[in-house]
Amino acid sequence: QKDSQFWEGRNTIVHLFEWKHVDVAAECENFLSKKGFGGVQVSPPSENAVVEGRPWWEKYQPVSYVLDNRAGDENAFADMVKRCNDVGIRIYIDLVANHMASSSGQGTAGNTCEPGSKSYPAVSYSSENFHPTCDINYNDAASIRNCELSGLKDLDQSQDYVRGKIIDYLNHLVDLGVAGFRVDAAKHMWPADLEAIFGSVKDLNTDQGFPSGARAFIFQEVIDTGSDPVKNTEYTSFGKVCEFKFGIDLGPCFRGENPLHYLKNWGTEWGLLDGGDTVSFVDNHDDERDDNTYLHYKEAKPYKAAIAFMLAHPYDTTTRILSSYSFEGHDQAPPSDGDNILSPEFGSDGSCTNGWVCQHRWSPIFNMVAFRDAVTGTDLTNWWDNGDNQIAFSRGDKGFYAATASGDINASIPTSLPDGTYCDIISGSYEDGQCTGKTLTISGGEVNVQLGADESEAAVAIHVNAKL
Ligand code: LAG
Ligand code: CA
Repeated sequence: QKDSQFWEGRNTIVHLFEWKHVDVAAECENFLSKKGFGGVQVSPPSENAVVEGRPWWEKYQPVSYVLDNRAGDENAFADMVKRCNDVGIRIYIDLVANHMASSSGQGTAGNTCEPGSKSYPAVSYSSENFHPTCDINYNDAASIRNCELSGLKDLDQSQDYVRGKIIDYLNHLVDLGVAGFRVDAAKHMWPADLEAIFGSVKDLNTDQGFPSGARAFIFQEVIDTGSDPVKNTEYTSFGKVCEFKFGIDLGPCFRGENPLHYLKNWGTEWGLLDGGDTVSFVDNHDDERDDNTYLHYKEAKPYKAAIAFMLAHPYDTTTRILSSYSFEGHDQAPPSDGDNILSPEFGSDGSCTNGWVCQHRWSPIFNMVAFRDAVTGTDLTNWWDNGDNQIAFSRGDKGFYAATASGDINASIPTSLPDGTYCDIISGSYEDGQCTGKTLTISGGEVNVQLGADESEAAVAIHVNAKL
């Protein structure tokens, strides 16, 4: 279950955080499939508690597994999955199976629940399906699994009944054509329970283009920063895990707080899990709000260079980009008109306008997705650094990347790319044989790099499919 089920020649998952299904469908057709993306992570699609002020996080409070919330109803969901699969974009849903809502009242599909008595009749779950209420002690692995995360009612996934309800939900999603699951709060569930649940989910739907026998892609949110009593390796026998150390370590490097040249041995020597077991990301929807160790859109220059590094580097087999909306506080709702989430609107340059940040439509980011597709199968070669905050490397004879976190780069750097003139896809784009940004010239096996510390981008990148 570690195969993302991407189409050949595609890579990277974009988390279209809080997007409505109808907008995701259009984005698959109009943008993602044309830019080489592999899939979309969508916010939890099942019925959630309606929370005052409609914060994004109401979607992490399930009332039932009915596919109907502010992102759209089941018809909209099914239409999205089908239309995205048709153009080779896989859909992964955010699975909230650790807990049920702690906010009471009506859910988004009109069902009710009573968290006080742990009653969720629309599933149905009742109090005996939950662990006894207790506060998590983060030094104790059993408490992390069996007590309540933020006071949310904690399901007991060791029960066949509970497993059956979750499996039914997942099988329904597979019937509709989803390719896999981002597992919310996986750390708060026992690995053996998750393994049993995912092992019982049916094979992916061949009517939607999956090969016979294909299994759902599993990537689990297990925050393991090194000192936690729960290890992410407990979860890697049956799926991948989100590698939080990736963004924790990369942020300070691109911010100039830890010399970039240390990235020479980026990967397992930094304590990261094997890239075959992980999903890598620079930030996620929680980190951009709650943790400034990670880079996020508000620090755009180092953020873009770090994402470009992730996409240029061969470490991981699955990379993920966050696409979010601009916000001030943790609770701020997505762009909305009353209770309705607004559709993103696009300017003439393709960027989003009405409150949506749409990092995936920033040219340095989507151009690097194309870079990653272009360099598939090559190794990292020709590492170069200045012993401090400037680095460069090639991907065999297919691509080249350089970045600075301080000082100007004025250097001729050996590369295996063929001699010629290339378009820098960070400062511009290669369109119809023309380059809208800087160009870089390779002659005699050396690429001439001029990258000033005060330029608007902190990196340059070239590849064989953007040669002039
Ligand atoms: C996750 N991963 O394990 C999600 O990535 C994260 O976004 C979820 O928290 C969390 N687990 C639970 O699924 C989000 C918000 C929380 C919010 C929670 C439930 O970050 O702020 O908690 O979803 O909606 C909210 C209040 C809390 C309150 C809780 C229960 O912020 O103060 O205790 O609801 O009422
Ligand atoms: Ca739990």
